[in-house]
Amino acid sequence: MSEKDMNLKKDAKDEQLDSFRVDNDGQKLTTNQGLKVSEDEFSLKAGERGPTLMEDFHFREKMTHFDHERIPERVVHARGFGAHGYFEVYEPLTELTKAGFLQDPNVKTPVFVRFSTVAGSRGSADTVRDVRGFSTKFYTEEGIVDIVGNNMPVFFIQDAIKFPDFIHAVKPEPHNEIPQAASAHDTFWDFIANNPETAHMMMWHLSDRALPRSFRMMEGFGVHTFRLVNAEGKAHFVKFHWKPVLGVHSLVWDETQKIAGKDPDFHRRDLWDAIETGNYPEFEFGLQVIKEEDEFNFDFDILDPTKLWPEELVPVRKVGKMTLNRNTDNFFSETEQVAFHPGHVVPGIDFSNDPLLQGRLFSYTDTQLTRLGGPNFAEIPINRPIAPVHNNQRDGMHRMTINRGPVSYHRNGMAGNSPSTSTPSEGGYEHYTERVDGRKVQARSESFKDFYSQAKLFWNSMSDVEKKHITSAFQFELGKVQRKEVRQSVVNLLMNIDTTLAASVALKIGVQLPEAGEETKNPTPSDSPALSMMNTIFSAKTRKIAIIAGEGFDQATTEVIKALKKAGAMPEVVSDRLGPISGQGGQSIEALHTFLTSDSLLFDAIYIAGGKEGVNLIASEPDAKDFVREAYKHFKPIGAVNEGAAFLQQSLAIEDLRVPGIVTARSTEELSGFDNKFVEAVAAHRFWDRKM
Ligand code: HDD
Repeated sequence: MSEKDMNLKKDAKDEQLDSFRVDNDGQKLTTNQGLKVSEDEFSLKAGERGPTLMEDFHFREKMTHFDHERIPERVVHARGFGAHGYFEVYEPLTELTKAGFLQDPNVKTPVFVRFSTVAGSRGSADTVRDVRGFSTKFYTEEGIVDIVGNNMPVFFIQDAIKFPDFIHAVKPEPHNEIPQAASAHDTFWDFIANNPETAHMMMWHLSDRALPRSFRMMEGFGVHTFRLVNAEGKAHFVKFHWKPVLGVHSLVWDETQKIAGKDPDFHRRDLWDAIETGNYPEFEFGLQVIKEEDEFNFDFDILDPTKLWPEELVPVRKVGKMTLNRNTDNFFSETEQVAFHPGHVVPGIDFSNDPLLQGRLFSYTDTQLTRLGGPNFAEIPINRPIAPVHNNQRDGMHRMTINRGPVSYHRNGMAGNSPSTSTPSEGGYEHYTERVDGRKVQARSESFKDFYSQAKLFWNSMSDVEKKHITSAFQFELGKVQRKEVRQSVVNLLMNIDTTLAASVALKIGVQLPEAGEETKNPTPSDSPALSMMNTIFSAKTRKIAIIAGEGFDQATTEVIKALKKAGAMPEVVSDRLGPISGQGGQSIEALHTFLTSDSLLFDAIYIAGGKEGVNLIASEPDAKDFVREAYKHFKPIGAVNEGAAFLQQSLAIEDLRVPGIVTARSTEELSGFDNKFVEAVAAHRFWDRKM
């Protein structure tokens, strides 16, 4: 069977969903009672100009359903987008865990993934500065496993009891519900300043990681320390990672703000299109493993969710791969109704005492009771396990299952005590028998009190460009904070991380630079190259290239398009009008966009075709020059040949086109190596040393 056929073959989850799918094609319209409807445009009235009659049951039913179409959005992570796929483990992980789906490389476990932003409402823009959620539901034969993570490896707080406070601070302010999907406001920064355990995550949040180019180009982290337990009962501490095969990439801040207006669905469209065009997003599954006996051998507490395990100290072992290969049939039924829970585990996966994780174990079922309207949400098709479900839970709102027989209690004699429990060797879940001793206390552990060393580690690990972006992110965010005392407190806090950073920020936001910060611990190691996005994977694959061409474009264009496609890039033609346009040699390309319907913000690179006639048409478009200038301003690769190069020069108003990331050809000689050079530039993504 070919790889394609394998992918097309329905997995167990897909088959299960089949029994719920409904197609209306060629069907008769009916009421919910199955009655065929003869009229769906006019309600029943007493006389043509008379009042509507209550007995119009179809009107009543249709309107009632409509009136109740909305459910509460998620209290956090309201805006999200999901897709189906599968997971394969590379080799049996028997030495670490007895989890069945991590044993056999020939098993494809169906998955559903939902990516999200945190703070914004369901209708907010995709490209805001925010943490991204990265939730994966594995439909394993032993039951559901959920990894409910983020695209950043640490969190703002250490104890779940502070979660409502933190979320109240970051969400729009309650008196006027402003600002939407933004952390650049007083209450967020007041929380940061008064809760210094946020320092490390604050650095991540202000970094380019908060501006992903695509959901396909983000890392995912389980954040907490979990346990894997093998068949002998031996446990290891682990952290879960998702590593995108395309590398980790970001947008630039100016771009994200403008995209939020031009295409608020930028990330969901990107994911949808990638799957529709067969560019299936792939993420390798990674594990960091620490032996139980090494628990105290680090200069941070491995239970503290504001700390990462530097990859240079604890390497990430890649143990499997997830491929997303199927879009949803219905957003509401699948993406909106999916319910994740970090407590959904199978034998071989267990928890740690991380107090943030412990609190999450309560919250996720609880929130679904309001959001999905009762305790039977596990019966909603997207949430059903593929493993059989038998227990004595009964009734409640929207019960689907018809449980037969008089017995709904354990222990019973009447049904031979079934459904019966399973021993661990039969697959029954057994909690890890960790020994716990201690007094009941409400306090922060001493080992959780180092707030700054890993914030410094993160800062030290950034390249100059990344540092520049973080600095201007602070200048922007704090620049929006109205209360001077809040701005001052954040700069005081920054002094504990890096003086240069604190000074650059203080300068722009009208506050004093304190003489010194607190005495704080330095990290070991002092930096971690794995944290810089400069050390990620770069390629031209799936990068979107705007081919700017008008009627009468030159021959070279067809070759450039071919070369880009060969490298896996996605060239799309932008012209003065939609539809087919012809080149000098009679070749035809289809324009999918005009300067009105698109913008270079929505592309990774641009190419300007030559050909006098075509370039004249493009040049007469009022928005064409801005299109080119924005690409230049955002450090993107720009290719241009012959008259196209002249138009580029005109648009940028610069004398010399020998600028990083600009590839031009104005002679037959230059044209010969052009395609390769341009593809190389596309694969490099951005040219940060371009002078503005
Ligand atoms: Fe949470 C949703 C991730 C801490 C309470 N969380 C939610 C989602 C993600 C995360 C990805 C969206 C799930 C989806 O797509 O449906 N949350 C995290 C991470 C955390 C974290 C990585 C820290 C490491 N969360 C956290 C705490 C609490 C919650 C400490 C409360 C004690 N989170 C929730 C919630 C949500 C949620 C209120 C809202 C919707 C939902 O659960 O299903 O229960």
